[in-house]
Amino acid sequence: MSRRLRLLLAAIAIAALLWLLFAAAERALALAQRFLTLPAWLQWTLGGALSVFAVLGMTVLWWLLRPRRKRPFKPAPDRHDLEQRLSQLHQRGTDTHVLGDELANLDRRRSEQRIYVALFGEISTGKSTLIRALTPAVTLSDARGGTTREVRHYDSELPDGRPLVLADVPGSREAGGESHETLAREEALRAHAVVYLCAGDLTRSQVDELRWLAAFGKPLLLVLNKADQWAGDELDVLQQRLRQQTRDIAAAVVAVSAGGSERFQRRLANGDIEQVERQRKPLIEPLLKALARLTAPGTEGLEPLREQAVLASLHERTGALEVQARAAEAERIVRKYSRRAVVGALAAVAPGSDLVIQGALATALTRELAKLYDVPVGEVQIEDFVRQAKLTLRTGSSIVLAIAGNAMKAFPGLGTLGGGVLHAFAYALIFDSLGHALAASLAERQALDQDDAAERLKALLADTGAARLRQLATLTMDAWRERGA
Ligand SMILES: Nc1nc2c(ncn2[C@@H]2O[C@H](COP(=O)(O)OP(=O)(O)OP(=O)(O)O)[C@@H](O)[C@H]2O)c(=O)[nH]1
Ligand SMILES: [Mg+2]
Repeated sequence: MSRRLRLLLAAIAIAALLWLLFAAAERALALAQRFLTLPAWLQWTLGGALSVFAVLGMTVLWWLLRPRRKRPFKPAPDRHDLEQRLSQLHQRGTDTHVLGDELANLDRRRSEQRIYVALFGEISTGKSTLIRALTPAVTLSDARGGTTREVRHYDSELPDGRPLVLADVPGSREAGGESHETLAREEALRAHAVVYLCAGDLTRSQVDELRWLAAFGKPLLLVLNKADQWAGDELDVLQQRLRQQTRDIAAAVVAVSAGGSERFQRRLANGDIEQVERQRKPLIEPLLKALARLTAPGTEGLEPLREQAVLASLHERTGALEVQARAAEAERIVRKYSRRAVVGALAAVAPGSDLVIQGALATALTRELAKLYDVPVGEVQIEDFVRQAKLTLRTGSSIVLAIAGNAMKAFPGLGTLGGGVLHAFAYALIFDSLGHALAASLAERQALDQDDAAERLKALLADTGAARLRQLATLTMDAWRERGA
């Protein structure tokens, strides 16, 4: 189009716009004049309705244009606190060396000043093939086909020559491959950035996996591999969909062809058919560019996020170990008091004297479990709790004795021990139930919730699983034997 014609069109467009503006202004003035001639009540009604519309319109506009709040990353603990928690766990006999190694690895990589990128994604999306395409100078015998079962590192280079370490990890969603998946996830968190591979539309679990990584603040690239399998326009549509699905998660979505091998048949001049296998040519330029952009801040810029992700993960893993350690300690405490209750019942001389002993034991058990779960409880609260537990037990005592009686039949050894054993066994059952109910309630509620603990106690008293009864029978018999010894 010539310059003159363009100028003429622009002038016409401006004139049309001006005409429209004048027309609108004229109409508005005419409306305003008519509005002023209306009776007052109608002016107020119309004015009110217009204001409501204006407020509604502004609200909708604000809702559409409001700045999106970024989801906060998972909390990372203070390094010193974490080390203290680990050393406490270690003192209590928990094996924490894996977590200690993770901290050491965190420091080692920081001092290395190399950028780590992990290739992550479901099985057979082409991670190992892509590693091969990204590190052509290295012979990767282990990255040649087959399923990856462990984490491997490969030295590579960014397009600008900066050193890069690529991590090949096992694929996720392999049937029975949970332990490999854990390895992969941990390595992804250790990396400065993650290249997430897919080979088509994202499934729910893939989106969840991406969200999981993003929750740790991990810089992410979504790479659609095997782009050779799609026609041009299909690929565009697919990429568009992937961009929408990962809008606030991935820094970029790119399509590549990592390579891999392709098989086809070839007809020879003599009519024979030959099977041919050849390596597909890798096309990974868009990924290289996106990687260069993502890693532009360098190790200095990327390290704080990496450190936060590793510490956040260590916080979760330490938390899980603490829960386990507490549960084991609670088990030990419950067993100790169940045993003491049995011994107390067997030693009772006068009728009813055992109740005094058991009351004191229940109080001590409650105090010890509350301390284990860091739940502050006063003496009055404990007394109250024990009183209520006794009430629950009184109403259920016939059930307890009936269970004990049945157990005696099921474990003939018990019956031969004589009179007081039924009572002693009933106490084992009571203390075991009380202790477990209290421990579970304290762990979940972080408070001494009488009603919740009472509900759990009732349920446990009625739990007559053979393994549990056998364990309590053994405890009772041992106590009886030791008393006799
Ligand atoms: N068509 C096509 N096939 C590819 C491409 N890249 C890889 N493949 C094929 O995809 C299959 C899986 O490739 P791998 O590299 O082993 O996949 P992986 O993600 O490492 O698999 P796991 O280690 O089991 O998780 C192989 O048969 C490759 O030849 C590609 O760009 N196009
Ligand atoms: Mg692999």
